[in-house]
Order: sequence, then C-alpha cells, then structure tokens
Amino acid sequence: MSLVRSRLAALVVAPFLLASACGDGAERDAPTPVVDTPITRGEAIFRRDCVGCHSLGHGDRRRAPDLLGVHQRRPSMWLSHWLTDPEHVAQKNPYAQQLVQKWGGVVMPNPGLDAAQISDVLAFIAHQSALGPMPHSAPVELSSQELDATRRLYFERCAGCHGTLRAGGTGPDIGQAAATSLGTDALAAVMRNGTPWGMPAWGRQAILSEVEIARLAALLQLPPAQGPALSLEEAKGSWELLVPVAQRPSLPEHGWDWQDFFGVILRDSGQVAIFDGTSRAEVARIDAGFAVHILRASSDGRYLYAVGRDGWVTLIDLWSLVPKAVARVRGCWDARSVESSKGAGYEQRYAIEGCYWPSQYVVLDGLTLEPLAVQGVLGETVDTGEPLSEVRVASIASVPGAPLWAVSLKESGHVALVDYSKGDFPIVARIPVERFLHDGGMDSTGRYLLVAANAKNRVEVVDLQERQRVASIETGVLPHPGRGANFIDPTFGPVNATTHLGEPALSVYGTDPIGHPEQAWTVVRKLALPSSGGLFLKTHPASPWVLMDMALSTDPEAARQICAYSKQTGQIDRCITPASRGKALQPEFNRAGSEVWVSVWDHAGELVIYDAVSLEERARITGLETPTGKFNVFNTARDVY
Ligand code: DHE
Repeated sequence: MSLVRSRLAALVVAPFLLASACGDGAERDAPTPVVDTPITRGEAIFRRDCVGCHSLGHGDRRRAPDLLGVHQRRPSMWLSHWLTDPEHVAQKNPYAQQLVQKWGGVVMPNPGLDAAQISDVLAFIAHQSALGPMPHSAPVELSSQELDATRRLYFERCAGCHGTLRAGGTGPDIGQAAATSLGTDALAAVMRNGTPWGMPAWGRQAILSEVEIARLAALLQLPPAQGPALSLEEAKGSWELLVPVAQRPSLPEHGWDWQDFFGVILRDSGQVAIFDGTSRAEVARIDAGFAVHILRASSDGRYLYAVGRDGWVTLIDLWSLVPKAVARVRGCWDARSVESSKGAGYEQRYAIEGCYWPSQYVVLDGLTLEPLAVQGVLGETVDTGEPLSEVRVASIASVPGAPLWAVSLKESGHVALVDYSKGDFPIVARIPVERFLHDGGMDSTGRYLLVAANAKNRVEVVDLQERQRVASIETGVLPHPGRGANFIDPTFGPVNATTHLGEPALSVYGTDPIGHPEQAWTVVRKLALPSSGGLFLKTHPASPWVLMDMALSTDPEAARQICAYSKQTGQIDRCITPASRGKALQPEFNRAGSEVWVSVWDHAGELVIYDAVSLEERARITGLETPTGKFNVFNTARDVY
C-alpha cells in the first residue's frame, strides 16, 4: 500500500519535470493531472529545490544530512525557523552551529520559501517519512537527435569540471553509477540551483533551460561516450599560418606602450580585446575560438597565446600596426591551458597546449604554431594505481631557469616535467602528488610549484629542483588560487595565498623553508570572507593589497564583490562592489602595480579600473560582452603574481 501511495506521489510531481521537458516533446507524455494538496505542493518544492543537497531515505550526502524522519528529530518550530532564515538561526542557535560544523562549515543557502511553502514541505517530509525512501523520478527519454545535442551540451558546459568520462575532477564523479544513485530530481536540482561548494546555478542563471536540465539529468544516467582522438596529422591539417615570420615587423609598428597592454577575454563572443594600459583605449579585437579561456605571453611579451575551450590556439602579434592573429591551430578538441617556452636560449621558440580531451599535450612552434609533437598523458592514479581512460592537462607553468614545463595531470595526480630541449618533447619526470590537480603557479623564488588538488582541499608543493613533492597543505574546501599570490608577510616572511570555491576563507601559507622553516608550507593565517565561490586572487610587489573575487558565490551580492587583504595588517580591510550586476572577476594589476583592473562578467560587461593603493575607481570601460580573464602583458610574460 505504502509503495503504491509513494509512486502516486512521484507521479503527481512528475509533471514538473515533464512539463519543463515537454517544450518540443509533448507528444511523448500526456500531462498527468496534479492533485493540489499541501503534501503534493511540498513534494514539488522538495524535488525542485531541496533534493540537490538532501536526500530523503537514501542516506546522508557528502555535505548535507538525509531528512527522512527529521520532523521527529527536531521540533517543527525549529525546522520552520531554520527554513525561514538559516543564516540567522546558525548565528543564534548552538544546535544549528553544531550542525553547520558537522556538515562542512557552510550554512545552507536561504531557500526563499514563504510560511505556507515551508509548512507544505514539512508536511511532505512527515508524510514521506511514514512511507519510506522517496522514489526517484524517471529520466526523460531522449531521441537520438536529443542525445547528440545533449552530449554536445555536456561537453560544452559540464566536462570541464566533471570530465568527459564523468569521473570527476573539480566537480564530483557523475558517472552512471553515481548519477543513478543521486536520481533524476537531485541531478536536476543541482543543475538548476547550484551548490554553495562551487556548482553554478545554471538554471537560475538562465544558462540552461528546464528542457536542457531534464535531458542532461537523463544523459548522466547513461554510460558516458568516448571522445574522438586528435593526431599530429590532424593538428597539422588545422594549422593556418596567417602571417609568415619573415613578413612580421622587426620593431613595433605603433607607438603604444605594448608591454603594458591588457589582453582581455570576451568570453561569449569568442574574442580577445587588446587595451592600452595607459590611455585605456581599445587597440584591437581578435577572434580566438569558442569560450576563450586564458592568455599567456611569450617571455618578451611580444606574442600572446589565446586558448579556446574548443582547443584552438591563436597567436597574436602585438607589434603589428594593429595587433592581430598571425597563426592558428587546433591541437585538442577541448583545452584549458597554453604556455610558452621561457628557458634561457629557448625564449618563444615553443609553445605547449594542454588538452582536456584527448588526454595529451601538443608542442607547437612558438612563432608559427606549427604542431611539432603530440604526447599522450594517460597513466595510473597516484594513490590507487588504477589505470585511467581520461587524464586532463590542467595548469602548465614554465619552470624558471630550465627548459621545462611543469604540467599538472588532473586525474592521475602527477606533475609531469616536459623537457623542450629534447627532440620529441618527452615527459622526463612524473612527480607523484595528489588527485585532482587544477590550477597553480610558482612561489616567489621560482623553485616551488604550488598547485591546487582542489577536490582534496589541498595545495600541493613540488620542489622543481629535487623533482619531488615536499608538502601538502590543507588550506580549506576546494582551494582555487589561479596563479596564486606571492607576498611578504611582516611576521612570517615570504608567503603565498589562495581563496576557496567551497569555503568563505582566504588561506595564507609560508613558502620560505630556509628563512622561516617553522612556517614553511603551513597555513599561517586563515581569514573569513563574506562568501565562498572564490576563483582568483592577485597581488603585485608595488601594491599593499591582495585582491580577490568570490565570483562563483551563490549569493549574487557577494559574487559582485572584490575583497582587499592588507599585506601589512594581515586583515581583510574592505570589500568593494564594482557593479550592481554580473560577477566581479579576476583582479589584474598593470605593469607598475599602480592600477588594478576588474572584470564585470556580464552581457553588459565592463572593466573597472581602480587605484591600486586607495582602491578608488579611476575609470570604467563599458559595453563589453562577458569580459572574464585579463592579462597584463608584462606581468604575464614575467610571471608577476
Ligand atoms: Fe578556468 C585558469 C580550468 C572555468 C577563467 N582554469 C584555469 C586553469 C585551469 C582552468 C586548468 C589553469 C591554467 C594554467 O595556469 O595553465 N576553468 C577550468 C575548468 O576546468 C573550469 C572549472 C570549468 C570549465 O569548463 O572550463 C574553468 N575558468 C573557468 C571559468 O568559468 C572562468 C571564470 C571564465 C571562463 O573562462 O569561462 C575561467 N581560468 C580562468 C582564468 C584563468 C583560468 C581567467 C587564468 C587565471 C590567471 O590569472 O592566470
């Protein structure tokens, strides 16, 4: 009897998903009439908003408790207060404080329900608890056309964090087994609402429609599809040399101070805009692939290398009268990183593109982008020794003083050293570190690589001279440093810092094993921030501040803020809000460190330029399509961060 009633309850709610998935497929399922009672209304809300974090009878999730029978564990008044204003209750109530600590220190976001809705949800929980675990809704059926389109959508929107084969990385494992155990509603709720530990609210932000969410929730419950290979011959076939080296200028053809240019990514228009750092004039705009991700510079700064998520690398010559693309190549189907050779005698001779798919890196001629070698990176995991079918290349850094790139292998958990003085550009060391490696940069001496194993809440420290890991620093939930920030702490000497996607905190850790051995590789300061969702922090030797965003915060106000940490006092001094919309992203200093540029990541995007000492606004460049990363030529070429 109870099973029948429970199935009925699931059917009553199913129209929420079906209706949303029906836009073009209404012929498949006739709508089921909805019985409107407090319990069915509560169930609809629970499946739409709560089940992304909480299950009901399927066991605790990693960061949120199972709510079956919660009405018997806590008084209904307490539950109502909690659902009305979790932040307030977490501040005042000792039991709530214990709960928050137990579940990872992040207070549940306010669900935004009114009193009647809260009462309906509690009625549903009590009702379902008497019946047993809440059954999962069936996934929508996908036609072969829908399957193809949804696979493409997964590749474009999800594979970056979860992997092409869905085994996880920055985001969790969402392979078939994990996804089926979460169930259709939970998958959809996470995509719709995001999570406080880094998953964006694709639905609420209108990036995914309800139809797309329902289809993705169905796709995830199927086995993952293998991606195609991309050989050296295919890469060569894509190569376009637009301006041969002999036809390029031998001196700058313009009078701009090109070393203080900012290359600015206009993400959704697939372009790079070049701005003059002094006059702030836009000097050029260049097409550079789908959802352009980052720019890196040759060691003299003359060339910028842009990498798009579609794997196209574009070489931009800043000495042309109007800076322009002089070569393009596609070495990957999906990519996030590119770097040039900066070792003595090899300056701008080579470039490397790291692929998310296939599992390989491609070495290119630095001046023409002609593909020279493709090297696979598949291997075994550092901890379990399990052979992998997908290993993504995450951050790449040029190793100071050696003809080497330090290449972070996400899934296997190794830092590979690629030697570009050797003919076929081999991996000459595979340094065991930690899974899943993501972003990072050098310490101030250039001897140590600090790279986030963000799903393990750690920053890993690799001694590039000794070619071994020397430390693993537990900094907080999901560290995301970008290149990180190096500065001198008045008490602890040379330090580096990171913010976190999953915790509202800045962590500062010592990096000086000789002068400050007791503090080396330990967190010396941990400071509270207004929110989690931190993506990037930056500093400059001339600036008194370390500036950081919280761009992936689920709180839209926090996502618009940049906070300033004072190197002198060791405190968060203030937070500024560059705009009343969009997300404030990635502070980037000019060459002198006298100004800092912040992106307002929005369709009506802006660059807001601040005085790097007073933090007063100096200028604003408006009318930009989704500006994301900005790269000052001098600072990028010399690795100033
Ligand atoms: Fe990035 C750096 C991967 C999403 C903007 N990002 C990096 C690096 C990696 C990475 C591996 C380090 C490169 C290096 O140093 O060689 N980024 C990923 C992802 O896998 C992820 C999480 C999901 C995806 O599907 O791409 C992702 N990144 C984003 C964004 O959504 C951002 C904010 C805007 C965008 O591109 O859509 C974004 N990532 C950046 C920027 C850097 C970066 C600006 C370089 C920061 C710097 O100061 O050097």
